[in-house]
Amino acid sequence: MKALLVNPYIYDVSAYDYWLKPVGLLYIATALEKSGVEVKLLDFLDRHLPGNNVHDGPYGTGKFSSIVVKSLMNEYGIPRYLKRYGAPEEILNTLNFSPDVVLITSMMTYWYGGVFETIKMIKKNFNVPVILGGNYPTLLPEHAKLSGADVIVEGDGIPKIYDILEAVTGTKVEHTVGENWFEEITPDNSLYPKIESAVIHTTFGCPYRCTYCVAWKKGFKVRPVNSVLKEIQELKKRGVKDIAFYDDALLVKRERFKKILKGLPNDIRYHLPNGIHAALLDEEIAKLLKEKNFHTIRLGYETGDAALQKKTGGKVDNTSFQRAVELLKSVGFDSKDVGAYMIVGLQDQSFESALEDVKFLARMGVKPVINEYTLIPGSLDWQVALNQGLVDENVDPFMLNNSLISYWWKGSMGIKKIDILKNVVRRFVTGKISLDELLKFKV
Ligand code: B12
Ligand code: SF4
Repeated sequence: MKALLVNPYIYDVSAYDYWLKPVGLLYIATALEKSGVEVKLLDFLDRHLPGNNVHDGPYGTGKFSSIVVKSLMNEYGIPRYLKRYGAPEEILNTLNFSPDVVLITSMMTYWYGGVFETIKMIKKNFNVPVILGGNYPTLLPEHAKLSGADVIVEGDGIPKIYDILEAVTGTKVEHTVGENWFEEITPDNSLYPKIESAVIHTTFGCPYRCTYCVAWKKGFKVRPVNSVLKEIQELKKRGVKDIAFYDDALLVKRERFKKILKGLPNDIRYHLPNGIHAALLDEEIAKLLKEKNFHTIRLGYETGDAALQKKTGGKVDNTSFQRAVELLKSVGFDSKDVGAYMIVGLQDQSFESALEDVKFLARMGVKPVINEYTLIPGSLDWQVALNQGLVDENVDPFMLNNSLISYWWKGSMGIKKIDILKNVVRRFVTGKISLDELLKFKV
């Protein structure tokens, strides 16, 4: 059997390749290959594909090519352009593969437009069943039925994939991987003919339960240390220069992570872009991060408002955050490497407290990194917003996009205030205003 695995286009007002890789799909590839299925990857977001690299950024990041789909002014009154990010469709003509089945992944629920378009294109080129999995059908299964896919898969796709393939193709597929897939297999990065940066997960899911997040819905799985180190050695052999750890809860198994750190080759650059838990950072880890060539470190700060910290899940408090920053500075990291994520637009978050957070981070010598809030279907916040009538169950998921929601959602401080915060942060991190000027900034 031949399976084409597709990472679809992104539909958004902005997108950047921050070590973006369809990790779930690469795991599925391995699970199928073990059963003798011939697999080919079509990653529309691979910047090594012809026509998809606009600009290389630092450490293996960069800009995708994009085309404007439409202006959002007439329909939504929002002064932004919706764009399609990824390689031009002509890439399909170069595939040289006739699949019996196509498997498509999905990441953000609000990127569903890219999923729909990709499925349409696939259907035009191949008359075979299309299976859709990933975050979008998991969080919005009813909506995903409109995608044009023949089968919608919710949740963990790996243990179910063999039965699904048998059902849609009529061919028997040996069940080689089950519930323990995360301990047993590694993602098949060799499907990329050229790969310079890669993504690693040493854990899967999260044991915390923050109200604005859904990562905890995946449970929590841990990979053996040896399997992680072996994967990194293989990536190194293939010429990978940058590796991003994208765990949701990397430091929860702290002693285990230390073993991983000690075994890392020194001649690769490592990155922690997915906000680590400040409260769990200790001195030994901070030293190892410096010793082992870590460059991008992001701490999850989210908000400095103690009441909000507690209400949203209590993963961090100001004292432990400050301690973590001091540890990182004491081993030689500075604001070039260390940033802290702040969520802006949470319900009950005031503009004044968010501005204080920006100043607090800057004063500590940490780069403030603003994440505009997105209300995620299926999160605890989502339920509260539904109960309070702040959102309609049938809202177009696209309108929940983190760059668009603040234009209309009554639950947040609103787009004008968010823009003021974004602007002042931009001016500070690009050196247009000094720390002193930032600290004096008032509205
Ligand atoms: C890495 C990551 C990113 C990275 C890069 C993504 C990448 N592709 O590498 C980056 C930095 C870009 C990112 C950004 C953001 N992210 Co993010 N991110 C993730 C994260 C942590 C990991 C995804 C992942 O690789 N998981 C590991 C793999 C193994 O799991 P998986 O892909 O889900 O695959 C499994 C199943 O889904 C299924 N499956 C997957 N594909 C397929 C296909 C088929 C055919 C089948 C059968 C099954 C199947 O089987 C797999 C095994 O179980 C998830 C959280 C999470 N734990 O999933 C959030 C997550 C996807 N992100 C989220 C959010 C909110 C964001 C931001 C908006 C945050 C913000 N406010 O700025 C931004 C988006 C900015 C933008 N507009 O671009 C939300 C998504 C919410 C939503 N509405 O969909 C998540 C779920 C986290 C959360 N907060 O709850 N993110
Ligand atoms: S925000 Fe972070 S700590 Fe909280 S549930 Fe999500 S992944 Fe876990």
